[in-house]
Amino acid sequence: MAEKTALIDCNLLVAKALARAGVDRMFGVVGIPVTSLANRAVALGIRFIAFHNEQSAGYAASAYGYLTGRPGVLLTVSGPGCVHGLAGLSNAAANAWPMVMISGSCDQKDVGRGDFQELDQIAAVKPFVKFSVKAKDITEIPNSVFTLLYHAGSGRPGGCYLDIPSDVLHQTVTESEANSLLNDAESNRKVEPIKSVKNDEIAKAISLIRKAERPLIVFGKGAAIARAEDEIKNLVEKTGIPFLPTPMGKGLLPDSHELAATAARSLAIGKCDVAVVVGARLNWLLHFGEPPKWSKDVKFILIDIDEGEIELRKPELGLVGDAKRILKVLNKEIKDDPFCLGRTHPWIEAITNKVKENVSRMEGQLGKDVVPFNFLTPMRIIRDAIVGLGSPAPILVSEGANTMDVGRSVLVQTEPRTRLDAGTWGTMGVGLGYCIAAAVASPERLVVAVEGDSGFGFSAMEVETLVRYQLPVVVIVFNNGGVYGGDRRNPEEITGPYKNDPAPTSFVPGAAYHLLIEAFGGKGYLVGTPDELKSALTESFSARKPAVINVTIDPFAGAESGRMQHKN
Ligand SMILES: Cc1ncc(C[n+]2csc(CCOP(=O)(O)OP(=O)(O)O)c2C)c(N)n1
Ligand SMILES: *[C@@H]1O[C@H](CO)[C@@H](O)[C@H](O)[C@H]1NC(C)=O
Ligand SMILES: CC(=O)N[C@H]1CO[C@H](CO)[C@@H](O)[C@@H]1O
Ligand SMILES: [Mg+2]
Repeated sequence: MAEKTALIDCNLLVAKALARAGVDRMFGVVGIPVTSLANRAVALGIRFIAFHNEQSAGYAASAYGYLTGRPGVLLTVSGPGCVHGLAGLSNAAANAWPMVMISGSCDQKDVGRGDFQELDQIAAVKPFVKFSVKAKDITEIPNSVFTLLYHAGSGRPGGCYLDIPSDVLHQTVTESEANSLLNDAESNRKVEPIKSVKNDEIAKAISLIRKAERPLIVFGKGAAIARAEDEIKNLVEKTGIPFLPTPMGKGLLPDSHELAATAARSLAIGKCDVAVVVGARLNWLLHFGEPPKWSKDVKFILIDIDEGEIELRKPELGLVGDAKRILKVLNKEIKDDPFCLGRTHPWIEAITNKVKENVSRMEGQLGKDVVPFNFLTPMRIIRDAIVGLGSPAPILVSEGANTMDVGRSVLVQTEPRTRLDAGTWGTMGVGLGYCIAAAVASPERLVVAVEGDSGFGFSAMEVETLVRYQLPVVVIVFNNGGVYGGDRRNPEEITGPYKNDPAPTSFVPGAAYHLLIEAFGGKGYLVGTPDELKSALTESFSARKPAVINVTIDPFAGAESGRMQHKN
């Protein structure tokens, strides 16, 4: 009898709802009024990864959503905690990754009176979320949790937000009422309706592909989140059409595949006449699908989960729906007809030759050991060490300008969803949060981050989080003393009363980033030569313990702004 009338508080009810909905990990920073919520979640078997800053925790939640296909959950305090969490929500929106942010908020009766950490959080999150709810009463909790998790993951994934005022967090219900609320929420849980693939659209796609002389298949992280790798492989191998992944699409098919056009990117997009674009938006990363990078006559077949994307880009043909399902139907309808390209087709030959040319030019530069290090020499050494690990391949995290650009061309991806980088927004500071999310999502994999010193610095304190949870993450910092590297100003720019200040792009030269992690008991390495780097990689990769390798890079190697000079 006593059990029936026992009371449970809202913190516990939130934790129970999350656990019922299948949430098994949470990322965040605790404090008033959500500390008890985190403790309750842990007690129910949800792993709570506590960060130093909600920005990193939010980036982690978004990446966890991407890697697992289930929304990552971020927990923050009210006011400033919520504001820092916006970094994660906005990143989820930009990358179309599923996540839910849950924040405590001020007491409802004190709204407008300057309560502790008061903020209209529903208004603050508005530009970045698909859906938000303020729970005004404890009874709304279970249903809100299920609804928000659904919206975050349905259609084009993105961020959702649950606001829980502190007075609601202190409310209670009886255990039996809690159970019936949880049962109702679970049985009313929404399931994504399956869009049917129209036969005439499939027929039109096949006809466009059949008539193409220089077809190309492009795929991005939308295809990765749909787990469409087997269907893409099938399509590529059935048709013999070359493919080009976007930076985070890399790995859906191995970079070493004979039809990979990555090393002939300019030719492939410049000359293709029909492009099948799967789960990738024709945004700046793909030059908007417009001349001069693309031919003006190119016909796009866009496969996207979001109808709005098709309306925006106005392709020759748009197929709305889940990439995996659509490709499955398409593959089934493509029979082994003569339109399938043979390996002797002139288009394939042109691509293959270009690839060979680019690769041999690249390998020529990579083969030299340049000391003090440029970007290429250490990147080659890192590539070889990663390739040497075999399968399961590590998850690679990358940010920075030069460091990320060079890394994208040199490092090799062989397995799906093993590359996380600055993404659609080119966001610096995502690295450590992504490392933590990757280690937590895929405990069987090593995580290797290759970061510029500026990119690293945005969230460097999270190396303590790596040590605290003993995550198998090796962070390699390309230390060239600044944003893009050394001071590249023209002498005439260096005038005025503050001319003796360091350049806005500069950091303290010789920063000992490897010592930062040692402050917390992790392992640090300082390397400046190929042998030092090789030995640090061998040791840290086999130790599978948190480490930072500080790689001394010539501050004048690389380019100002990396490859984005035209935008700076
Ligand atoms: C949140 C955010 N702030 C600022 C920038 C502008 N930005 C672009 S790259 C970069 C850092 C590049 O320096 P580093 O990471 O050291 O890479 P390097 O080119 O030196 O290898 C910055 C600050 C950004 N992209 N994102
Ligand atoms: C050469 O290959 C790299 C990737 O390996 C790619 O980023 C670059 O765009 C290629 N160059 C051309 C001209 O296609
Ligand atoms: C403490 C230390 O030796 N720091 C090194 C880290 O890297 C920088 C810049 O690349 C070197 O100049 C420092 O000597
Ligand atoms: Mg730098």
